[in-house]
Amino acid sequence: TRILTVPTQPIDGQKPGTSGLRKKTKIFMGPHYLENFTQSVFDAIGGVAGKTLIVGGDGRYFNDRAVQVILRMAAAGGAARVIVGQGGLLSTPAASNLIRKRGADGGVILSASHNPGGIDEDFGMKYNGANGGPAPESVTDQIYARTQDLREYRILETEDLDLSRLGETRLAETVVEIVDPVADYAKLMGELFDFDAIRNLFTGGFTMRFDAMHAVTGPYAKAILEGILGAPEGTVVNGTPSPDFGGGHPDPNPVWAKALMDEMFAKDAPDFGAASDGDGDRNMIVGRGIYVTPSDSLAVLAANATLAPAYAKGLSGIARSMPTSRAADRVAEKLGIEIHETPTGWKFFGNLLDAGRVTICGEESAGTGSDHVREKDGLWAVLLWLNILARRIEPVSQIMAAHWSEFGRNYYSRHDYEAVPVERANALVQRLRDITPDLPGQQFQGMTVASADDFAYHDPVDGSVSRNQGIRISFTDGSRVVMRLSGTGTEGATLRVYLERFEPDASRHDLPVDEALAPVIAAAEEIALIREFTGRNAPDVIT
Ligand code: VG1
Ligand code: CO
Repeated sequence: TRILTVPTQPIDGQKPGTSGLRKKTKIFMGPHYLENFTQSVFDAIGGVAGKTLIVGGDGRYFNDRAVQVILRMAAAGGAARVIVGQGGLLSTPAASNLIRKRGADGGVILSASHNPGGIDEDFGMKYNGANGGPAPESVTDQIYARTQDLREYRILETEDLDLSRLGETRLAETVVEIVDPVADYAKLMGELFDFDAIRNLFTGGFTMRFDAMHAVTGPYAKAILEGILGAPEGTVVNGTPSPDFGGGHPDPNPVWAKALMDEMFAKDAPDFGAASDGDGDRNMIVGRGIYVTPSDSLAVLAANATLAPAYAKGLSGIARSMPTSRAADRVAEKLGIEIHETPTGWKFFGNLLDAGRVTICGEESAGTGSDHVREKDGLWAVLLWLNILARRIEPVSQIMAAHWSEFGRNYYSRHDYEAVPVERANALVQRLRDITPDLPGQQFQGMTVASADDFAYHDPVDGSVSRNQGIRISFTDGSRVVMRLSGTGTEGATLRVYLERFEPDASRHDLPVDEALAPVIAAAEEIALIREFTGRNAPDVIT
């Protein structure tokens, strides 16, 4: 083996988005692409010499090749130790846990999350720091800057490692340790939740379906739900990770997890249904005959968290991303704890979690998590729900009805317009920015705008400011419209329109969501001229 120094040129567009760098797989497979970005990450963190890194991914196409390259580059950089999930697999929350548990300096996670996988689909890579969380903007800015002046990278010339064999081996001076991707994570879950109560729930005949969507949570869910907790075999479906996720979108929402939705709304539906995404950080929760929106799930988990041992002493605070509904705010208010509104993306929760200001966080995009790791955590949310169900012994529908009657219901939906030509999407947003200052006081669909701005986040912990995080328009009746462009897509622009309406009256908590939101949807169109700008008559995806 010897270390090669390979001359290279900066490659355009290696700018990390909401969650790392995401591109078409073929772009990542192009000459020097992965190597350039990896070297830029290593350089931006001051090199990897003597450091310990965690490496793993969600098993999508090219995951195995990319892990080998990263290992060789880490060895060339003189890393002391690299801990890799067996087969190159690690869910995002499991990677976060390993970084923390093993005191690593950071980790590289290979995933494009809920985006489809395969040679013609998407691939991604992100760097997490020593706290286990996604690198903050200050670091991703440095990574991007480095991609723009990179002239060479270093890589060890050697054969591929056999990633299927547990244990330690060496690449030059670097110890490579291959670990069971599930073991430490399963142990952590056992420390947080009342596994005995959940086991009793299953023994009592409680039925559940977990759709792993052919993605990374399959092995985790099988080991924990069917193994440790005794749920019957077959509880977990689509449980074997496949490089193209069975040809589907591993995105746990009513559109892409339609099979699960159909089952949960059929006669003889199981008591409880859940799904997770490509890299295991998202979750979808469905009761028999009732879909729980992620925003509501965050609120219910926060309101009931003390039923789980890890949270029995109460929460220090709650954080939600700005577009997430304000259902959680009502819970925080009642509990008398802090509530924080952050920009979209888990990296913005890191400081609040590290500072102990918040215990639970969530995003409307099916992400929920707590201070046990520094990523959102799909199975964690499912297990917290199970813990609550094991203690309350009530159907999900009853828990939701009781929650809404206590706190009021925030009707909520997100409309996505995908693969819109970039210039059109930018023009829409630019026009919105221009008219925002004039919106307060104006009426749309009988609702009066109370406030409107382009969200800027002032991090209360480190004082950093993140601007232009999305247009928010609040109405005097508690309704709200938020619009922003996605930072995870790989084709054109995706416009996300987030719609919310508060309903305090319990006799009006059973309306179809689109009906309850009709005036808000119409107001969004009236204000933003979505049809005109996108050329679309309707959203591509409604969640
Ligand atoms: C989306 C979601 C955001 C989430 C991000 C990463 O970002 O809206 O809430 O944090 O994906 O999730 P955007 O910029 O496309 O709206 V995952 O599961 O991809 O790590
Ligand atoms: Co994800």
